[in-house]
Amino acid sequence: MLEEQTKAIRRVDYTAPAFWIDTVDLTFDLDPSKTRVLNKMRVRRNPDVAAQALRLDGEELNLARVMVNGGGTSFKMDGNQLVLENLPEGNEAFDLEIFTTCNPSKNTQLSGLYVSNDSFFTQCEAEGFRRITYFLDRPDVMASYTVTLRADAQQYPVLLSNGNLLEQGSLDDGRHFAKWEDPHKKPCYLFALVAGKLVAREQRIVSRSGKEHLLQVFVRPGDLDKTEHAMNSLMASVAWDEARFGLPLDLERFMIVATSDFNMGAMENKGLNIFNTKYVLASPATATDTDFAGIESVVGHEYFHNWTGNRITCRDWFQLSLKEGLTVFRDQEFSQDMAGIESARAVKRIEDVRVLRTVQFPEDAGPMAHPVRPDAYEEINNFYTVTIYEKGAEVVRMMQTLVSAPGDEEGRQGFAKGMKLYFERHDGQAVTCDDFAQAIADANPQSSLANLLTQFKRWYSQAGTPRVHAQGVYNHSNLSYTLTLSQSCASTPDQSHKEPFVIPVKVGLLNQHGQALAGHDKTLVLSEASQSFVFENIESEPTPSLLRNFSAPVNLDCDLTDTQWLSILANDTDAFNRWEAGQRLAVQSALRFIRASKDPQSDSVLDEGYLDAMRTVLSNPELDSAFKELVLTLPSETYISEQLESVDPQIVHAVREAMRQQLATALQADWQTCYAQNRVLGAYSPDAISSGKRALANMALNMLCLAAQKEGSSVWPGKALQAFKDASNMTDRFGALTALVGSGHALAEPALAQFHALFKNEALVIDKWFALQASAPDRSGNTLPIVRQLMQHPDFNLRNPNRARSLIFSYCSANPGGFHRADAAGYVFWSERVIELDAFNPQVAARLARALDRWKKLAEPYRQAAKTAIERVAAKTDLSNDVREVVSRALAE
Ligand code: B3K
Ligand code: ZN
Repeated sequence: MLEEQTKAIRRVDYTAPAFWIDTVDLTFDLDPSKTRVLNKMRVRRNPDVAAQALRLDGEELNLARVMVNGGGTSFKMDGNQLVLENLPEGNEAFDLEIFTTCNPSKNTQLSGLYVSNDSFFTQCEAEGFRRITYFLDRPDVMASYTVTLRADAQQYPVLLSNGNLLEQGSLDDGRHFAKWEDPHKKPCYLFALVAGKLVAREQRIVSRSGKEHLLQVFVRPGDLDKTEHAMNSLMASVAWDEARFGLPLDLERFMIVATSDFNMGAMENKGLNIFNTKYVLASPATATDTDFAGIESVVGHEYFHNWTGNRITCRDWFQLSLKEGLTVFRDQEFSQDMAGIESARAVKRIEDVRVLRTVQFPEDAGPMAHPVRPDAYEEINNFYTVTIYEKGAEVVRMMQTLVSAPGDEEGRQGFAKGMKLYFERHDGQAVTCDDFAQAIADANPQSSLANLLTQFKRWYSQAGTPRVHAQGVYNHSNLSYTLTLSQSCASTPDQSHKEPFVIPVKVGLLNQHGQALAGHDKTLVLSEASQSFVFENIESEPTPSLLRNFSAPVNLDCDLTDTQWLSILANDTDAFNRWEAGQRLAVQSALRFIRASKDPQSDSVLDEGYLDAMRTVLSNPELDSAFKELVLTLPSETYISEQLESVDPQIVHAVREAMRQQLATALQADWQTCYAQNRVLGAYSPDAISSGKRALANMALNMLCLAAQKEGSSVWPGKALQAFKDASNMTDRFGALTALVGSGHALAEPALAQFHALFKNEALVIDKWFALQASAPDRSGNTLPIVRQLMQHPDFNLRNPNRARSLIFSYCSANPGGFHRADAAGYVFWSERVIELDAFNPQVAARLARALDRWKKLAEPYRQAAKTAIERVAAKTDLSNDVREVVSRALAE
């Protein structure tokens, strides 16, 4: 943590490093309170850069010795940097040896080398390697690594690092060693080591080319029975990357290690991925369908980084989306391909878009808005955002769409060609987003992407979510339909003016009976402020189905009538737009109701047309259960709030709760049928069909408990309790518990107690137990006292990021009705926790700090109260860079 105000780092200031580090030979004497690190490097001057001093980054290190070519040398410290001025002249490589110590047991930030549950782990991205040794801690310095680990053999029987094991053996005093060599050059943020008492599930596989590989998933003894799904996901990932992109596993050994103390989901260290246990451990009894899906997608994501990120990495951190946007796109495609059937692909797409619109769109409209390739940052860890990841993935998806050709409608083949060229050009290099876009375009010279490349790249440079307005005019006399699309984009911090984007808009037309008008499906490319597109030979006025499959990350305005939306919902061939039509109708009802200041106690929000349509969806035998569950799920409070100019979170909460209640009551009979029809019996399998059925059955149970609550009946809560007890898997058990807690019925309390007793030794399940209580629908302000009380629970521990997220983040970020209190107590709680967390884990604290990003949109008294809370945090003088950057942006005019 720095006392002085830090300066922003700017993209335009990038310069190549003055030195290259070709090889790194590290020796660790692992000890929790004093680990000794000997770092021997081969260093040479970069001939392209004028001679200057070597400045090495370091943080919280004790420096013992520096030697050049085996002899002593002069050096000085400049802040955190070790500066070497008297180095050998000329372009010859020289040896640089640095000996330091550090204290892993005191490393509460979980960045660098740290201890968790008596084992050692590392996390180096983005700038953690400097907390292990002095180094050129920047991604464009790629070196070959050899690593020797020495530690007590009893306490740390397993010693792992990147690459291949060269040798291992015993040493004096009960210690032993292992020596690893990584055959691939890498930036230091991909370095990793692990030491501890671990056991592994192993699998040997043979790749298409006939090479043998060893896959290993390391966990704590006792957790081995929860690693099958992770291993299956890893094998599927290896096969998928080879089949879809021709990218094979380039290592003899690929390891995944799970730790319960981790700041994020997982980390793609070369050959030695380190994972949060949440994304490794699963058994039917302890993990839900959502957990199973999360593991598949994160295992895939980290594995796919092996090429997109590791083989080709980022020149500088401004290019983060080069690896993250592309790898998210790849994991999304992987999950879709794994889901198999068309309807399940659509479900995955809808889920991804829902995240984009409820989290990324608000980010793009708030104080932390930044382009997919940012121009400046104070703390890079604050830029691992939904914009870099999810919007970045949409940018890659648009590239695929824009290289489509006849016979390759989605653009998959064109995109795969582009990927091939990207690797031909840049394998082993640290490059920029421009290099990537250029390769995709060059491989598809006839494509719209190639024609509009410079303009397309505005997606990388301009922040903010574009708004597209669509207006259709039908001409009876010449049977033409003219669709006029216009675009605009609101200003964002530091960017007041925006140039037009290149926006692929997939469209289709429906006739008055809802049937598709054949031959009119196309991808319109909007590249000017306004453009008209004419459809000929249209017999009668059509209903346009626009932005199919969410072909671009934009807000779409189109003035369709409720009847037209209902027709799309009932008939469109595009599953995404069917779902979207239902969401539009629900949002419109909510907004009309809120704007008219109606009272949800006395008026109903949803009209009969909508309720009938929902009934029809529920009983439609041709629709999959997973899709029905998505259609019947109302837009979130956050999403509704984003559509309002000024937000009273309590009104939004009350209105949405009233909508839920209405859906529960009006469709009661349908929910009963649904519940009966969708219960899955027999052995658990996380496949798309059965998980979809469970999702719908659990939603039905939830709705039935809600309806019962209104009637004062205990029949369905009683059934829910029975379902909770009888459940043969966590999805159903937790679904039943959620239904009980959601209805506020008295049976919820004993069920919660029983759940805790059953799973008291399963940390990930106890996380769910905390999260459920913190995110339960607020009833007259009851959530905050519950959360405060839960903080006193013996199982609560703020230092464990998963636990902090399960209680604190669930309350502050996933429970708007409970958090935004008129008495400001939720905001006071938030400021206390941000400050408390910041003292030992700035990265996690800065995430929590973002919960009040949208304070300017709040109505009074919330707005002023939120501002006061942010000012309270900002007034602290010893804040980390991480939190300081977030709160000062939030308060900026
Ligand atoms: N690359 C890591 C994220 C590192 C975050 C550092 N604060 C995980 C991932 O995106 O795969
Ligand atoms: Zn990633």
